[in-house]
Amino acid sequence: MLVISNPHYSLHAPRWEFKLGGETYSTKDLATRPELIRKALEGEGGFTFRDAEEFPPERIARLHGYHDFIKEVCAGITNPEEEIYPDLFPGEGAGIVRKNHPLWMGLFCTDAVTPLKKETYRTAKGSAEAAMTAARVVKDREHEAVYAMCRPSGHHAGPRNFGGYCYFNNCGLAAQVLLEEFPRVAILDIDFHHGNGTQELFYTRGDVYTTSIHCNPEIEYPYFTGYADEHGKEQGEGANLNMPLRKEADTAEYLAAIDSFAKAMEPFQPDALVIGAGYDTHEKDPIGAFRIPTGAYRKIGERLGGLRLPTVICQEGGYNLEVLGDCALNFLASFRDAHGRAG
Ligand code: OKP
Ligand code: ZN
Repeated sequence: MLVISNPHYSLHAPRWEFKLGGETYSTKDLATRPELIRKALEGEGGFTFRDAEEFPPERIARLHGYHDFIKEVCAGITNPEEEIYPDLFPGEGAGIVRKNHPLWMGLFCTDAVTPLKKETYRTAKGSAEAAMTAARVVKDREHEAVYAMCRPSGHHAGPRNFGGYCYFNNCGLAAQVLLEEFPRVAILDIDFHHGNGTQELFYTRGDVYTTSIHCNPEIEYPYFTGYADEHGKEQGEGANLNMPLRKEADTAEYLAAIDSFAKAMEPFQPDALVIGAGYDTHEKDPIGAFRIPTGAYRKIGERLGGLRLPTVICQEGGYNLEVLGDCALNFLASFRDAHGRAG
């Protein structure tokens, strides 16, 4: 299986910590995550690696209204150690002035764990380019299934906002590239958290069918969306499916959700698939709460590979550094074997 890397993946490495009541919070998206995955895949031998190609920034700007904000704010930072966080979140309001200036960051960024640093734009663009390169390769029928080893993740980045460690929506950008060749694209998000950005990007569109299996948002990030009654609207009516699971969901419940995805997708008849693969569903993930052991990713990969669709797999979360590589290897190798033509 072909793996596309973001050559800049480690340049964005926030060091900020937040201390509250004796607890220290820090980012879980450590810059070493892709190299742990790479090591596990290299160990198996059935994977080849290629760097991402460059794409024009307009591709990103077309989906994300704040593209220029990130680009310009990052370009204005001189000290590579500096981390910019939002200071004020305006919420809803009329007539809000937009400025590509650090103090306006709360207008575009939803939280306090997704900072901008000098190299954030380059890193996030490289991640998006890894996804778009993978999609380009699948679109050109060079390979049937390609894995984009994205970092940072993308699924919380939407048309208006970025957050949740995500800047640009890698899966959404991959889908846009696939649409140049395939009329209907399905996106399945199997990260522990709801893919709110992906949902919002395509909520009123009928050409991209968005689905997400995640923890009940009533108790987990991103709280405000990810409920089962969000079906899409206008042209996108019926083209969004959320499958929230209880905290502590086990492998059987998870596989049942994967099967409902496959069934729900049938009438849509997708020509290609994008998978946002997060391994924070693992039983020992420091953020996630599901009960999925390392070996179960083989079953998940097998079911999704068995759909035998042209597929782009984009890396999302997964924060237990001890198991991350093995989870990815289990998922990708079994996907490849079940698919049969992944290459
Ligand atoms: C990104 B992804 C931890 C708070 C973390 C942000 C979660 C972002 C998840 N105390 N909040 O893996 O979907
Ligand atoms: Zn997640």
